[in-house]
This record gives sequence, structure tokens and C-alpha cells, in this order.
Amino acid sequence: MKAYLGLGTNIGNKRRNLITAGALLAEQCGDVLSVSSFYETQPWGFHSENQFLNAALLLETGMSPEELLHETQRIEREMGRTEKSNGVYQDRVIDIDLLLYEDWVMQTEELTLPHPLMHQREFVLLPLAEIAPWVKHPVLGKTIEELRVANYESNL
Ligand code: PH2
Ligand code: MG
Ligand code: MG
Repeated sequence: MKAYLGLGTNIGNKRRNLITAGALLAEQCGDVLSVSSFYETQPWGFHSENQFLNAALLLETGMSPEELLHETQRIEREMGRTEKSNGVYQDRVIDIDLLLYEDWVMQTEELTLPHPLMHQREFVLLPLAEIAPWVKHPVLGKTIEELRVANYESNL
């Protein structure tokens, strides 16, 4: 199964945090088929002095979405993420978000696919459009590149 993941970090050695997360995902979750460039982005939705480094990655995995969610949460903890948002965004060593899982649309208490905010976030769309421009969002019916352009234009 193909899953697109979003990675973000805004404290510590950010480049190293993204590389470590990618390596742990490859070790524990499947094959990493592609990784985007690393994008320096401003904190979105909260105020922080610390800029983000964001990336997107394509994983070929045998895990179900729930298994993948639990494994990515384990990796976040393994990398030292203790602070977890209680409604308010906070600085973090690493955040790994499930963006797309094949063309699955699902909503449970712990997981919504596709990621409910991905189409509003430049820090997701920019890296994702680099590795998956032609992939269609299964709810919105637009490609990632179309969503990126629409998001860009709505922010002008
Ligand atoms: N993640 C958030 C909230 N805001 N802003 C940027 N630039 N990058 C992120 O990864 C990010 C964010 C919630 O997870
Ligand atoms: Mg996130
Ligand atoms: Mg998250």
C-alpha cells in the first residue's frame, strides 16, 4: 500500500530530525520510495520563534492506516516528542502526519484520511506536490498540484 506522510520539526537539529525520522520509518514501516526536499516554513496556526523544516515522503507499506499511525506515534516518542498538543500547536522535535493512504477515505476517533487540513497548508502541499503532483485527493477530486496552486492563489 502507498502512503504519503508529512514530516515537520521546529526544534533541535531539524535536518537531522527529518533524516532520523525517514530512517526509522524505513526500518520499521516499509520502503521509503521517495522523499521531497526540505522546506523552511513559518509556523502555521500558532506563534513561535522557531521556523519549521517540512518534508513529505512516500512509503510502500504492508501496515494498515491504524498500524501506521501507532508506529509513527511510537517513532515520535522514540525521538523525544513528549509535548503533544491539547488543541494548541506547540514546538516539536518531530511530527509525522498521515496525509494520504492509497485513495482511502475514512474517519475514526483517532484518524481521518485524507488528512483533514492538508489542502489548506502550504507546508504540506509544497513538499507533497514535489513528489506527488499528479496524485488525486480522493475527496476534493483535484490533484495535489491543483490544490497547491489553489492554496497559493487563496493566500495572495
Ligand atoms: N504543523 C502544525 C501546525 N503548524 N506549521 C508549519 N510551518 N509546519 C508544520 O509542520 C506545522 C505548522 C501541526 O502539526
Ligand atoms: Mg501535524
Ligand atoms: Mg501530528
